[in-house]
Amino acid sequence: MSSFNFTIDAECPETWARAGTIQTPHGTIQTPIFMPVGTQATVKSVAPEELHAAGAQIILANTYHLMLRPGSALIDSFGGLHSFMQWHGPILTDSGGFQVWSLGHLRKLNEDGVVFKSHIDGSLHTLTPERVMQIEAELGSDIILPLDICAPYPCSPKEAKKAMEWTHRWEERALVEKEKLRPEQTLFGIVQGAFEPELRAQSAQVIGNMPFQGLSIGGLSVGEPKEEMWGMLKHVTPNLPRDKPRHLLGVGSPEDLVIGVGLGMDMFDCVLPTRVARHGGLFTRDGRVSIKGARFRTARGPIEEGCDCYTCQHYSAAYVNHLARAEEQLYFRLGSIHNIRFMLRLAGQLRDSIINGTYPAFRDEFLARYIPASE
Ligand code: PRF
Ligand code: ZN
Repeated sequence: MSSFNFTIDAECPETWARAGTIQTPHGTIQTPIFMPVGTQATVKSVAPEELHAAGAQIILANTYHLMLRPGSALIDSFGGLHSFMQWHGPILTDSGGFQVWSLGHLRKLNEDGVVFKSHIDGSLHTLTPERVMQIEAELGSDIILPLDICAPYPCSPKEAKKAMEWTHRWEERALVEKEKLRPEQTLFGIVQGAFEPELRAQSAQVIGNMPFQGLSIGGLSVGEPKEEMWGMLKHVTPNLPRDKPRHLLGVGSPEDLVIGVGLGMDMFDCVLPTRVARHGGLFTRDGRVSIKGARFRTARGPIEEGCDCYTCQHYSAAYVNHLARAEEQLYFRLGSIHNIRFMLRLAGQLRDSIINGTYPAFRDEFLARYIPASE
């Protein structure tokens, strides 16, 4: 039987924030949590031991990329993703739905599934709700997402409704395949509904009532203003069951984590922390700084005073500035480690504040100090 379990440790009386504990076959996750993204079975430039040292409790990988290269059968022959990539903590795999729309060249979408052209070599592939379950079974991840349709932004109410209805039917088909998963694997549902408040509420109720063990909220952070995303969550969270973990797909930045927790989200994933690090953007309590900036050229202290990450514990900001300017390989690793640790420390602080009953004050203080990046 599944060893998956979710318990709520504390709830904020003023907001929807809660602190919880998720048990998986590969370990325990304390929520709220940020999940570093390892699209191709690697969090770019960071080794599993370094992720672990940065406090990572679960990582995310992508069905779309891994089915194309190296292929799920090969990963299966190595005993699954955990042993293939040597990350022994929990892994969540996204279904590939979103990546087909954003990366692949879509050839045909109908109610059976999608046919797309690989972004790597142009070869044709078909994804159906059933095929995705089979691939994710081979990958051996702990938490599996079903195939869904992420409507574009903006889109007409009619288009939004059709994408949601197909997604709901695809998720029913995924549930039928559930027994083909490994017994220890867990299936989450995905809520869609684009930017239509009624559809969001309906999707939350429909998917929330299906026998999924957790709920991912999709279709957000697709180019809309932030206020619209938060507005949609206000129609989702009240319609979800309290006793299942809630995952906000593809979100986000430090400020998104702080706000999203208050709107009832438990799990977050995003490439942003590692992607901006590779371009020189590093997180601090005051906002994102560019490590390549002149003010770091001679800085003897760490990137951020008080940061407990490996990078800040060992190197001056001047050295990191030099590596970044010289585009040295070590920079990508040190910068990514700092940002991953920042996100995980923030998740831990949010959790502590919920348990201590100080989340609203923590949120307000964080947001008053942290200046968000303009992009
Ligand atoms: N669906 C899936 N993965 C996703 C999304 C989605 O809507 C998003 C949208 N933010 C990111 N990743 N399956
Ligand atoms: Zn640091």
